[in-house]
Amino acid sequence: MGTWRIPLRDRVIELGQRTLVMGILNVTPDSFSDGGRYLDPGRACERAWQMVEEGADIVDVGGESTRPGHTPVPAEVERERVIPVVRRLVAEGLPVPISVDTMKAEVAEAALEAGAHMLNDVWGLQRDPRMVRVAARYRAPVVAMHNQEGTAYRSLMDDIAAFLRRSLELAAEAGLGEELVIVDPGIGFGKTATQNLDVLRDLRRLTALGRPILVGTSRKSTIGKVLGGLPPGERLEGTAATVAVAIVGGADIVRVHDVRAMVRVARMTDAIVRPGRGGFVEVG
Ligand code: HH2
Repeated sequence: MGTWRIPLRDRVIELGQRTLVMGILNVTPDSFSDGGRYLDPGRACERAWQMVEEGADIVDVGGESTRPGHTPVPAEVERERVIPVVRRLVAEGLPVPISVDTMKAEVAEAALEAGAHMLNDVWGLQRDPRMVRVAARYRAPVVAMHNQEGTAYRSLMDDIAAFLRRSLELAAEAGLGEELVIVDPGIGFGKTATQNLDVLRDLRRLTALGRPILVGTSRKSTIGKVLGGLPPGERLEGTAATVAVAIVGGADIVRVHDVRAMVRVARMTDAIVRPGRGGFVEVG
């Protein structure tokens, strides 16, 4: 497992020493597991602070649901949802970096202008060509996630790796630099349940890209399917299993809803797979 230091405005995040937990804050009416709960900026900010208390290392704010069958929202609506929350969290001095989950350059730009630290693009810099330029201008780290229409692959892991390599090339060409990109295989995006399980099993192959890896499995439908149709609110244990397996496979950041529980899962898994780095010291 590698280690990386990624500069973010006024701070640096260290990756590879221990697994970082990114807490999900969906400021949307229709996200698949928490839609509508945090549309009010005040409630959204309270939830962000609660996630920090629970041990979140990064808070990821999103204003558009990406679940299958979601309603696309215009940039203006997305901006109106996300920017007041980012502004307020910055003003309140949230002690962890704020990431913004968007595939639209204009939302990304407004978020960075408002003080967000990094971007999370579920199209890996390959949907909106202006995205990489915005990131480069602000020197903002980006999570580049694999995505595609449909579930046809020549070779699942090779195709995902090729897509992510292209994201790294785009970052290099735009002057952002590969060293500001975190890669993500995109669990639940353009993949069947079986393919999602295959990606988790073979995740380690993506370490060949030489970049930190983020994995987002939290409460996703594959877990519901494997566990006989459990609804999102009952996918905690299934999520825990996927988080542990992702860390064993080389994940450096896990993106989750249930921060308190997954921080424990990450600490426990780190103590096994990152001996001497996970923070566990035996006494007596
Ligand atoms: N998954 C979702 C959204 N953004 N970003 C990254 N980098 N990786 C992911 O796996 C990922 C993501 C979907 O989950 P969620 O945010 O809970 O739901 P929704 O898209 O319905 O808001």
